[in-house]
Amino acid sequence: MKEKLLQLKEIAMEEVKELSSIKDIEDYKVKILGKKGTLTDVMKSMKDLSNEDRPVIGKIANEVRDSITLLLDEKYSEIKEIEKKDKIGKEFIDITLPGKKNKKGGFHPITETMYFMEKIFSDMGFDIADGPEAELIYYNFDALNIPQSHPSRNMQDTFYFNSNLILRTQTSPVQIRYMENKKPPFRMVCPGKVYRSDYDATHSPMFHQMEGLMIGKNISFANLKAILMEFVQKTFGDKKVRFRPHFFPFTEPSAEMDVEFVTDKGTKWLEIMGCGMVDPAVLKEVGIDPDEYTGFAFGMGIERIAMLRHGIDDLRAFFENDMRFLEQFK
Ligand code: 2NL
Repeated sequence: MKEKLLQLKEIAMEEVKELSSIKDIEDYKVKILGKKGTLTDVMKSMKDLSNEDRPVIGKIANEVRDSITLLLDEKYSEIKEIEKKDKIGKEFIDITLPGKKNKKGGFHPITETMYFMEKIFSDMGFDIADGPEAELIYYNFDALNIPQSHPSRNMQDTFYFNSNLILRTQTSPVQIRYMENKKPPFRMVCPGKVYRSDYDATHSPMFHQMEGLMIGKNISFANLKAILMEFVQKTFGDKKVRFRPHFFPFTEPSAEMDVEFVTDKGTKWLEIMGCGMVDPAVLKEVGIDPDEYTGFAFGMGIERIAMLRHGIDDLRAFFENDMRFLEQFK
């Protein structure tokens, strides 16, 4: 039996040398050391040995198994090393390939125009304020001196949640809340989303407005003109402007401001905003004494300013989110 074991070891030594892949090693391990392996067979027959021989042969059998296992482990590392070198040899990195581009985003043209306008007013010392889009009827209409019978209060024009709550139709309620909480003098603008039940090439049910307000002692229409002309100059460059008399329930006197643009067929006056001196009734409502303080207010559509700045003629382009449109503003 001892001879058989040593012979088995001898043969294994030779055969392991010939193995050339990981699979060969695994198969060989099974052939010798597996359940039906040749060494396992020998070890199984040890039960027939005498009590004296069994421990001697057993020791040899263990030594044979250990040396074969060690041999196989060494061969395994050797093959792994060869395979690794082989793989590294074949692999290569083409450093001339162009890198992956990072996709750059950009602001939506409405957001960009809004920030642009905010900067102009904040550079002139205006505070920037915001407020709720779901607003009380009181702040959206009543406090602004808008009569009960005014058509804009109609269910066809305004989104109602209930008899007290609507989606604001203008940003003026932010200005009412601001005046309730601050003592004059102050100057502020309030950009934000507003909602009206309307949809075509020039109207969207949600759009953006920026309103402004400046209240103090002896604030006059001349101050309104100076501030708004500075805004026009910064936004559209040196342009002629004109003020046409108008009517708003919350300002008196009121006006619309036009800017003269050059077109292919001469020049054209385009309306850019509404404005006026804050009506004394509005000041009184928020607890500001109209005999002590006066002020002006204005309101404009951000979409309209963005369309004029970028030469866009259909307002719906802003809300369709077509990447071919948006990517032009990166
Ligand atoms: C327009 C006209 C305007 C105002 C908005 C205002 C706000 C308060 C008091 C007085 Cl709290 N006025 N806002 C004034 C004049 C015109 O907007 O055509 N907007 C697109």
